[in-house]
Amino acid sequence: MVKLSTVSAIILASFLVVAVLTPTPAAAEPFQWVRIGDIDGFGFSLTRGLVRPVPGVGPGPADTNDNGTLEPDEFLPDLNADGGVWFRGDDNFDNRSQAERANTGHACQGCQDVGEATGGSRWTDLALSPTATASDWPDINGPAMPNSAAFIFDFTVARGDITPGGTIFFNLVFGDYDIDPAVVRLRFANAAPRILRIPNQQIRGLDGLIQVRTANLRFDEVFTADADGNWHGRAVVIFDAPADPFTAFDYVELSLAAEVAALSQ
Ligand SMILES: [Ca+2]
Ligand SMILES: [Ca+2]
Ligand SMILES: [Ca+2]
Ligand SMILES: [Ca+2]
Repeated sequence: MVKLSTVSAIILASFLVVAVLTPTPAAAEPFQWVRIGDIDGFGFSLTRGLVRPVPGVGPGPADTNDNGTLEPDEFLPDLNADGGVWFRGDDNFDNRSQAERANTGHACQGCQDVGEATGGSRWTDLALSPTATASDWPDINGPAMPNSAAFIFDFTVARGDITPGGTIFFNLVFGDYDIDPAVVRLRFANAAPRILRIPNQQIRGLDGLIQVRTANLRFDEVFTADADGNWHGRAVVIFDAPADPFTAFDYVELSLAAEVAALSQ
């Protein structure tokens, strides 16, 4: 048996220490999505018995396809069953989780880091209504109108965990837009802002309608390379609806998948 010299032993020990102390890098996970709020049908966990407003397709369940989740093309519930969804009729709801109230109800699949500026979950799963009684209201002026929801994405994807140049899909799920005007304003770190138009539900004669606004964003609108060669994503989303006294949001996301994730859950 070869006896190790003292120097060799020290070098070997050093390698062992380094090997023990160096964390094994997590398996690189490709970027999939970053989301503010959650996909849970505005936080209504039990949809059986929730009725939709009457104007439009008439009386019936709010969860039209009875799959347990309120989704686009379905309806916010007429909670007091007076026929309509509005701010006067006790249709207010606050289904936010503790994390959502704390503005930390966001998640990412495939991010290296989600920045502290990311936020907006406090606007989700909540009826934005001037008659709301929530004490921790997301708007500094309280429930009085306007209640223009604001969301900030600030995150980093490691170089190699996303392929530059692809399309980034924007998905925003909201309910009961029926009083003009309203637009979705998008602002980026290094690209011109966008204004996304949304259809008033009255065009279809529907009250309480849940809609999804999608948009195809360019990679270079959302991402810029940081000093380390990683990709910094930045977008600010404002639902600018100064005159609508009742709206609600389920979630907003930036995703590589075009399909709204709720439909595959
Ligand atoms: Ca459904
Ligand atoms: Ca009602
Ligand atoms: Ca409304
Ligand atoms: Ca939600």
